[in-house]
Amino acid sequence: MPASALMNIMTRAVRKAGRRLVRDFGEVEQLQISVKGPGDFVSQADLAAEEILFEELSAGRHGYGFIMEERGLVEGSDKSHRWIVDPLDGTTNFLHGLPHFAISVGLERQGEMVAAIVYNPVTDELFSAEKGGGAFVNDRRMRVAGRRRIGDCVFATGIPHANKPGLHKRAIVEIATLMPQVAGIRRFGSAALDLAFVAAGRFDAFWERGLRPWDIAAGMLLVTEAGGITTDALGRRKKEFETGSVLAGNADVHDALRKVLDGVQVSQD
Ligand code: 2AM
Ligand code: CA
Repeated sequence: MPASALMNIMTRAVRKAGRRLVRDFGEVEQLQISVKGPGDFVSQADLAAEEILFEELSAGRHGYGFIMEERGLVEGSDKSHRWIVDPLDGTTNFLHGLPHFAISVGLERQGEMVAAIVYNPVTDELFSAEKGGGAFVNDRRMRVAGRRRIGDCVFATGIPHANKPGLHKRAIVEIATLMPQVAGIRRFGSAALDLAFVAAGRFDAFWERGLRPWDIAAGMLLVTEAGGITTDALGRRKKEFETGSVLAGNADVHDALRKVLDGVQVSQD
């Protein structure tokens, strides 16, 4: 990865928060057997990681604003820059001792994403991109996969919680529709890592609805810098990550998947 001053600041921040998450993840694995479970402990781990990111990023770039999963919006004196931060994406995995979660940090400049890191501290894989500079996993350049026929593809998705009944049902029907047409569908539980895996060519595409900016803002820049296309789930380009829905993949697969999703009818009962 090319070491710009900005990337150094972001990398230092996610690695420091990552060390804390890994330590707490070790504790969580111990807590599985208790009746109460590790729920409260995980909330504390999430907050502690967010605090580290807030401090490190604030010290590295004075006055930038934040939008963070736990703190929400933090106004900065510099109105043109904003960090978009998820300290723990894949919380359910973390809670269950599943080593598939990430820290996601993106930087917005005048409303445009310019830098992104998604970091899995367990595997020590650091996915990064700067606008116009390509995308990297650790020191290797990433490219989206080149498959064109959806029959050859492995897609990732997420299933919104049942407390969002419309989106939940739609996701199930979409999966049922696609399953016979593709090589495989995966539901790994971290939108940030799903997008990073699209950028790395591991998944051919990813779609999900009902997300928040911090789940997907950084991952979407990884995909575009790896040569892929990102839109919302309806194929619209503008301000995709604020709609909370995302569809990301290479150009051919993106279009083919969008057409299948467009054709899915969900009954209202
Ligand atoms: P989290 O682990 O930070 O909660 C899994 O489908 C994806 O959905 C994860 O990226 C997860 O992020 C996100 N997610 C889970 N609950 C959510 C909610 N209520 N609103 C938005 N995103 C959510
Ligand atoms: Ca998240």
